Amino acid sequence: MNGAKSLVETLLKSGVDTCFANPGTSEMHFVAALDQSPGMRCVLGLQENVVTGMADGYYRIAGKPACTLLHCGPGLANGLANLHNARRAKSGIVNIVGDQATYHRPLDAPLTADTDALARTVSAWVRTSTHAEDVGRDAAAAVQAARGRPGQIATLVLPSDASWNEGGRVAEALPLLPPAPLDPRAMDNAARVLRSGAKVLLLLAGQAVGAQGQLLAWRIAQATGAAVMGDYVNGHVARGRGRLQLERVPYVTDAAVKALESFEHIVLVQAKAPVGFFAYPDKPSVHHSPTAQIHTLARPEQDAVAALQALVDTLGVPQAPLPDPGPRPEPARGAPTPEGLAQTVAALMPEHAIVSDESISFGRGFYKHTHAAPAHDWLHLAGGAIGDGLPVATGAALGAQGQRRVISLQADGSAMYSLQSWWTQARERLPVTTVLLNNRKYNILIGEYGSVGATPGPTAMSMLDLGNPNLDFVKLAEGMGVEAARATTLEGCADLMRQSFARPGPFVIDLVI
Ligand SMILES: Cc1ncc(C[n+]2csc(CCOP(=O)(O)OP(=O)(O)O)c2C)c(N)n1
Repeated sequence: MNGAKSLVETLLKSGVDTCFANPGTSEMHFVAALDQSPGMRCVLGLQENVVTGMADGYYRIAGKPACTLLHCGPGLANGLANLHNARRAKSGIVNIVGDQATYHRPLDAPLTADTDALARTVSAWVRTSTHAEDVGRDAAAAVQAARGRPGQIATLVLPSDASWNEGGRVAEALPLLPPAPLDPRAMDNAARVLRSGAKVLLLLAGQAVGAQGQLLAWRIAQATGAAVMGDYVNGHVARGRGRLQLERVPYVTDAAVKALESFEHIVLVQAKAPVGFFAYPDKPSVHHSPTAQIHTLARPEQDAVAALQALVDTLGVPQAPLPDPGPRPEPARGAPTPEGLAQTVAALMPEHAIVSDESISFGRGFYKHTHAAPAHDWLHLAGGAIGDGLPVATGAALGAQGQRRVISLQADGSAMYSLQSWWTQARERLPVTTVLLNNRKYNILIGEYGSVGATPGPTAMSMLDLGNPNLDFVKLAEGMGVEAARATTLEGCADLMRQSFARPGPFVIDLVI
């Protein structure tokens, strides 16, 4: 058996059965091995940032890692922005990078690059397998690292001779690593703060914004008078009916400072103390009150649900039903507004839908109007590097085995970074409905000009204008095999949503906003 076959067999043994790939010459033996070892679903992405973003979306829904297959340092470099987003979302990915043969590397051929150095910027674990005999062992270790708590990126660099040489050995799956132990002092401290009568915020992120974490946090809040909020961005939030009407710490500095100013204590549950995405002249970088005390109940490498349960037990908190979100909204009518679109999505989304949210400026208020939608999962752009909404939607659909409708709320400028995702959606016949929020500009950056105190002239404004020439998203989608139509009103958008939800396969609604 060659190294490549031992790699595929080991991945399958370790539970990795989906591979997002954009291969080159150095990965040919891996690709050939896929034919010999049935069981690995292989999905082609037409640019590496689509590949890595799909792997991120897959993990967020499947709850287990897929592998990627990337070509040399430059292929990895193309995929780095979405690996960055995946790292922020705490997604586990077995990131496989084929590379120059060990004896060819010193010759400095054109595609030779410092692959390890590129990998280290986003990976918690990096290893190069230089011998076919080691590939299976290293692959099992990579899966174990990727499945850590929280999930993380494990990059396995595979020189082509390690793939094609004989001597490959299939390795057994390694056990899952347990979460880091809880700290009883952190528990006692949080209980003391919550009993003190002071103004306390429980700030949730990561595992804590899942359904179980929300319920426990709500019980604590009900019994102690604390408030509950979620981080502005999270990899995966459980939302809709049967879940807490969790609000996010706002994005805009002034709004975030206002939302947080009254809290004397903030108890972090896998969250970080809130800071701005950016610094702005004369505004604070840290958004909570300067006198607030910050306490950590659970770090990302600990079990947040167990920590919240322990706190519930310590405080002797009774059961508390989640508040009712009220009636499901009706679809809105008229010119598209953020509130109207959110209501329409909430009115029409099927049960257990998945929302991939790269709506940027249009979608900041979507939460408020979607609490009464059926239970669904909401995936954010976790690392701020635009261009992951469409790949994450694609990977999420695959993570759900095509059984759940994905609604991709997608700003136009960000869509253009990884538009090739639509081709993969068409090829794999995935149930993804993209609502393309077409404002023909980098709208958020117009606001950012003001916030940083710059005065934009015509050249500056033209850098934010996507209307010269206009992008025709209907044609772009159709050109990649995805059906599409344009809507200029919310009722038009609702009609197209209904049609698309009733049919298998992808659909793009070009919503002119
Ligand atoms: C990888 C990366 N490149 C550039 C940026 C800077 N950036 C942030 S938002 C944005 C424009 C977003 O425009 P669009 O997706 O159309 O959303 P809108 O602002 O119109 O809501 C840009 C270029 C970024 N965040 N990440």
